Amino acid sequence: MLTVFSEQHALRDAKTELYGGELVPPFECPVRAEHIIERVRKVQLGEIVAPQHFAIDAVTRVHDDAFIRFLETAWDEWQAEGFKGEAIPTCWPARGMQQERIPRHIEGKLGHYAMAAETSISNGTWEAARASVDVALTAQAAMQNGAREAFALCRPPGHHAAGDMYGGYCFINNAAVASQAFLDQGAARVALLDVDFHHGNGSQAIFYDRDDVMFVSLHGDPNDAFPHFLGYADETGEGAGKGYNHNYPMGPGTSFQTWGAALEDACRKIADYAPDALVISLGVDTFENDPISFFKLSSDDFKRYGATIAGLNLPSLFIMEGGYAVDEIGINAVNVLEGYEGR
Ligand code: Q9C
Ligand code: ZN
Repeated sequence: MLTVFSEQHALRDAKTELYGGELVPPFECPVRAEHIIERVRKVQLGEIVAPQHFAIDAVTRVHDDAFIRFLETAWDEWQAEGFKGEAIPTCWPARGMQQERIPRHIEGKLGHYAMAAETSISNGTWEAARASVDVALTAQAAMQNGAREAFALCRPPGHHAAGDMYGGYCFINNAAVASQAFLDQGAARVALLDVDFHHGNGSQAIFYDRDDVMFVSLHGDPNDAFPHFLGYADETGEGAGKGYNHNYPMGPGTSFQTWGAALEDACRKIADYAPDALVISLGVDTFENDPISFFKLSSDDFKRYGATIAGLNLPSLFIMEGGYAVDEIGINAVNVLEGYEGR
């Protein structure tokens, strides 16, 4: 299958992540993408192309304009204040405070637009996020032009980013932008299957009141795992979207037996929905040795579930999300794609 990849991912190279009360080197780091593209080359998955550049309009179909302007200018505004470190929010519109007013000061804007504090905004973050969504849109365009499947090797990831929120290492929701692009180019229905370890809160929020994108997510139970405040099984959609959101939260130590059964149930729901395209938020942080997650999938399990996804027999766009066991990330991600191809 075709892979789309941009060297510009390396512009996202923050020095700090707030983790366990310390500022540590980020888990979401450039070497992740380097290991994945190396593996794509090694197994000769197929052609590798650089992205085309798309107008911002495709992005603002699912993101708020002012939020996108904020992402574009946040680093400069932060630097203009003379701060020494990277941009991290420290104050939020918590219960009983003003939710709608967007403060003028950069510290207020960070609190307004951030859903978590681990994700520092750094020099080059905007440029890398922009290249990442170009990767997703280029892969989507290739499918619109006839490719049956494609791999968008996006970095930074996207599924925690909502219409007007960033965090969880995500800035622009690549999978949501690509899903909307399929609809805008004629698809009637798109299924978005999220197999990253974490709940795709941003994707869920963007499509929660709509019936043209069905969101289906397998993830760590929010009682135990980030993003903590969304991803419960009783979140089933609202308004026109009622019945078009399906969450499969699973607890610490979940094995492939349990996870694979959830995937099969999820695939039945997708098949019943009969979408014109399938977008997969492909995180491999479900791996047994992932440093920040608690599922127990082995490298072979990734191949197995790739074949399950292929069983849907749908045009399939794979969008890279998380995965932090960097030594095995290439094998695990590409195993899904090889399993899909029946290799
Ligand atoms: N104790 C993605 O996989 N922090 N984002 C977790 C664990 C944030 C993950 C803390 C994890 C974000 C795209
Ligand atoms: Zn994740």
